[in-house]
Amino acid sequence: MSEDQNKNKPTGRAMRAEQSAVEVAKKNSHHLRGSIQETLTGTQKSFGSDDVTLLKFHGIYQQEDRDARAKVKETGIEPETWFMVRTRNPGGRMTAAQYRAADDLAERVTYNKSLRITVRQGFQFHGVVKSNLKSVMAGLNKALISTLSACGDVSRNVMASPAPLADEAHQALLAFARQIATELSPQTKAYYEIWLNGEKHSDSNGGAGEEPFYGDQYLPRKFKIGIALPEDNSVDVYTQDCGLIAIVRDGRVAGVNLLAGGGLGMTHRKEDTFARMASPVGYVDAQHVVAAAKIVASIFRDHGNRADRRHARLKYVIEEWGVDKFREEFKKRADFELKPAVDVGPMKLNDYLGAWPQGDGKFFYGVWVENGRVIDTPTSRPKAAFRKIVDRFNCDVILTPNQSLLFADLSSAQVTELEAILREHGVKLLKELSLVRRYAMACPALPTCGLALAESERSMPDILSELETEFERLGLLDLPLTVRATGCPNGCSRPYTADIAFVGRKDEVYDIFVGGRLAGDRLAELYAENVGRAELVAKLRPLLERWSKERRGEESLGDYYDRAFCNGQVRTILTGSKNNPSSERVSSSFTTA
Ligand code: SRM
Ligand code: SF4
Repeated sequence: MSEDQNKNKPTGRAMRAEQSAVEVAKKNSHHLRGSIQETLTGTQKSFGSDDVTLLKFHGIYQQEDRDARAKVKETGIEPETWFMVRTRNPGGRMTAAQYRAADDLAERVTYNKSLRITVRQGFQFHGVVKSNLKSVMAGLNKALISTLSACGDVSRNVMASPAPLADEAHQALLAFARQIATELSPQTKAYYEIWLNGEKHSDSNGGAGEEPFYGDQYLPRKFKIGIALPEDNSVDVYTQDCGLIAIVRDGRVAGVNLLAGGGLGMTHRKEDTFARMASPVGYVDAQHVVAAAKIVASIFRDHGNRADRRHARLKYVIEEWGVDKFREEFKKRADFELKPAVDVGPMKLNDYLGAWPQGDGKFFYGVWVENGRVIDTPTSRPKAAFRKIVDRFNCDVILTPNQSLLFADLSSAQVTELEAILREHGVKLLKELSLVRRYAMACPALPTCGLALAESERSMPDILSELETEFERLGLLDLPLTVRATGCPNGCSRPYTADIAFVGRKDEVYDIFVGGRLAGDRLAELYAENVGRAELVAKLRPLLERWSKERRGEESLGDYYDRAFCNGQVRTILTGSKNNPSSERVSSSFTTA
């Protein structure tokens, strides 16, 4: 490149001065109104691109049936516009009445009569048509379920350890999640005007006063907060933009370790995009937890990249600045002390399946849901079973970060009855699940996700069956591990912290990642690229065989891989290092080992 060309090339700062089209759309939207109302009541089949952006803030994605799209040449029929509606439930909590409302809506408005539990403890309704959108939103609102800020450039659903334990620490965690969600909820009245009664509020002119925290342009992109306990990292705290690890002393949450800059989304062949584990920033006393989360969000608001959406996550600010500079910026904004982070030791994942005492004489019961899809099939009817359970016991329901579901406040007799209902409906109980399947997760991908390059949710059950056969042959079925799949590299089922992950590259072709673990505190690394669907298990076979022979005791696959092939050089959370694909090194270590 000549010097002149170099001069013409915009620098990072100059590029930041130009705002992306999404930023302009947000700014001109009068706080998320745009022309959504007009299109909703008009004859158009779908929304224009600016409104598609704005709809996300309302919890709605414009999609289409990609199976129908694939057949359009044969049939000549254009697929109908579909919408996905996502709820926001801090800590995954729902009352029985809310569950019933969601279940009824799913039956009435989704394309396949399903509820989809998300990895961030919300529900998704897929394949909603435009004419049903308003009634879905009204139905949810009537049940006091919100979709506002479930998506969009705002703080998303705040995750928290799902266990409904009666102790003070668990109660505090839920209270934090709710308070943070309230503090960071958009204030615009657009949601109520458009979806609930069509009435404009007197202060709804889109004036600056409408969004004191977010302003006209909201955040540069999505922002995610999750709260964990050292003994329960089901929220995958290191993958959050802002992670909080509760430090419990004498049964109470004394404070939290504050982490910042996690995120998993990346793009194939673009090495300037990468998954990153959040970095420890410090320790904050309990009374400042909500303020601390808000400060982290405010730093992202003020310093995140508003020109290039591929780099518009807090992780890129921290990579560019370094943690020390971030810490200094945090301190400038805080009127409380940021202390050194506390050592929490190794973390654990708890999926809370089966019956657990709550600590108040009652029990909660966790049920595994395949890929979070609550749907009835000829062989298993979880949707009918869950509805029967909720109707029978009128119990609260909690959506877990592992795409499963907990029923709360049960007596021991009710636990027995609940298990009978599950069996009657062909729903798998904990003892019927292999460990490979138990901890597995897959994102929705096809046919609804517009970004999917390959199947995920629909192919995962068969991939797991093949893995189960292999694990059985090698005597590995007793060793817990996480297997996750996504239809593209965006990382929705958090694949890059799993022992094994399949990441869609194109139709029937995946990259395989290996090296994460149940604790969720380490990034996996690229093990093999461009592997055909039919070859996935065969490609893993040499590694599985060596793990079966060379592992030390109960050493997990991720730990074994890390020790044997990465010299213990884990892509450690402390340095927040990048996930640099290195398939050559991996394959050469196999040939020489
Ligand atoms: Fe995600 C985009 C589904 C959790 C990273 N995600 C999408 C969209 C909305 C596709 C789109 O933009 O058109 C997917 C909708 C598919 C569908 O048909 O339902 C989608 N993401 C999901 C869910 C439903 C996966 C699941 O199996 O549950 C999860 C919804 C959570 C919720 O309730 O809010 C979901 N997405 C995640 C996570 C994991 C997490 O948050 O714990 C990640 C990785 C963490 C992170 O954010 O870095 C994640 N989703 C992405 C990205 C990449 C973002 C990036 O920084 O590059 C995209 C693409 C985008 O935003 O442009 C994306
Ligand atoms: Fe869609 Fe990709 Fe997310 Fe899967 S990982 S839901 S394919 S964006």
